[in-house]
Amino acid sequence: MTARSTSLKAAILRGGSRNAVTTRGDTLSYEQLRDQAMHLSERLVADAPIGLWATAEVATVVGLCAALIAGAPVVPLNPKSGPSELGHVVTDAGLQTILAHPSATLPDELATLRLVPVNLDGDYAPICGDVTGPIPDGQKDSRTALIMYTSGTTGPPKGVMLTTAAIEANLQALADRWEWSDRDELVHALPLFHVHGLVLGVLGPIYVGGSVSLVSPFTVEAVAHGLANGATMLFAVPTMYHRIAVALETDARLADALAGARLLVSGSGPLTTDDYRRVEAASGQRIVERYGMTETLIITSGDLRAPATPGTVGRPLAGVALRVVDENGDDVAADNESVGEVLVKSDSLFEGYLRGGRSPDGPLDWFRTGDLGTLSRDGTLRLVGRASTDLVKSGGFRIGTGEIEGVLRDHPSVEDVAVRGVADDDLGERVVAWVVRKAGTTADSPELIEYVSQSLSAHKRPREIFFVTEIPRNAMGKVQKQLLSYDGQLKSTER
Ligand code: MCA
Ligand code: AMP
Repeated sequence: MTARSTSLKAAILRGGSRNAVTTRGDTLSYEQLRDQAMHLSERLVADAPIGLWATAEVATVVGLCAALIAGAPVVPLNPKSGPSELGHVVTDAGLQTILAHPSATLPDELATLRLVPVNLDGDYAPICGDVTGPIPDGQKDSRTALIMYTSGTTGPPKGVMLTTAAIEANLQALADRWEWSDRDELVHALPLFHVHGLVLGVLGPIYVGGSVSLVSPFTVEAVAHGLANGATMLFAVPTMYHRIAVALETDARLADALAGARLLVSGSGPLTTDDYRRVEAASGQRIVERYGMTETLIITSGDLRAPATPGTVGRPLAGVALRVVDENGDDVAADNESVGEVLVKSDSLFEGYLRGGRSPDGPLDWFRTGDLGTLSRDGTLRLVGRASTDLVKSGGFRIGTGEIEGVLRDHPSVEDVAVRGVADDDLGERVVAWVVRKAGTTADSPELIEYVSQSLSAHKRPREIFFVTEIPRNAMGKVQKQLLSYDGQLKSTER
């Protein structure tokens, strides 16, 4: 029996003794989640976005749920953001309040914000009576629930506004596709400041009345331990499956743990067919691939009961319409070969970016994903790449090259710079920078890499730097990234 709710708020407030969230140190039942989130929500006002210090712990879940009950938009903050990235988000979102565990060490960029501590030790009186207002269960809640910061091709990250109704529609569609129920326990080692980890990984289990076990930081052992001890599902990015595939070569207990799972899901980046096959061969489990974007939430997923087709990301979810179009905007043939850009219309589409604009926008309100793919006759999507070289997917993180170039350009030794992604067995792509040094300067790779990770999130740092005499540009001055040579000869020694 599933115990789905029609609203996220009702799901948060469902109560009961079942575990909602566990971490290595804490366990929170649905009853405790309801009581703590309700009491915390009384300290929040809904008129402005609220920052959430998104460490992988119970306090983050309670803070998120409290803000959702209060109706305040939540801005999850990466605890490993560098100062310039964090400062940008604080200013851009107009944050005045931050939710964090009282023991969190918050950086200077948050010093002027009002701290609302998520105190898990409070001995709260149980909540009685009807607590689901003001949106009656069954009605769409079109208030902004989340503002998720994500990279664009140029400039600093943009705030993607998502309504509660969009999230509910997506979770409902996923629950149907994956037969996801209150009997499921999810092993979760993802960061909590992106859609994958926060919407699917935290709100998903709560929506269906199941539980989530937060085991971050990701290690193969932590995931295996979770699956061997009652968890039924794993959500992970391809880098994690790659590391699992490597470990399976020598770890029979890992194969047993995976074999016992009900559902393994991969998303956020392309899973290689090689890693798919290695996991399948060792454990007998198929991996269900699903495709999404911060702006659209999840668009497609494989079916549990249809034959698996590695290398494809399945068919659209309920409530999602999808087209693959050529450069004239015409639908390509559904022959599994003709490549075009993926366009989406969906009940789960974002409202817009916080500071305006919904670019790139397609005709007639179709959202242009920038992803390239093919369609088969039965509507199965296969992704083949992205239209732009200015977005890199590394370890499942979306990274805009313009943001990294902007930081490196500020370094006193850097005359010119270009950044792009390079194929990487582990990360899918890794960030690589080509740098022209100013005459007479000597900054080396470690210094420049450290410079980026001091300013931005650690995952945005280049893994390699090539020092070159010139960055290739066309007559209009646009960098020709395809001409950036990657032959290993110009490479500095550090990685
Ligand atoms: C090393 N480190 C450094 C440096 N060198 N830190 C700062 N400066 C340096 N110079 C540290 C890092 O901080 C990190 O520390 C550790 O070294 C390892 O770093 P790294 O190699 O970057 O990470 P990793 O261990 O290889 O991480 C792999 C990962 C990670 C666990 C797979 O990439 C990950 O969590 N990916 C998930 C991305 C995701 O959730 N994307 C969803 C967005 P420490 O270990 O302390 O951190 S996509 C989405 O939401 C849509 C809707 C979708 O489709 O899903
Ligand atoms: P983000 O906005 O960080 O969620 O990144 C969204 C992008 O991740 C998409 O536009 C795709 O390029 C990529 N992506 C997500 N899921 C998949 C998948 N299953 N296979 C390939 N790429 C994916």
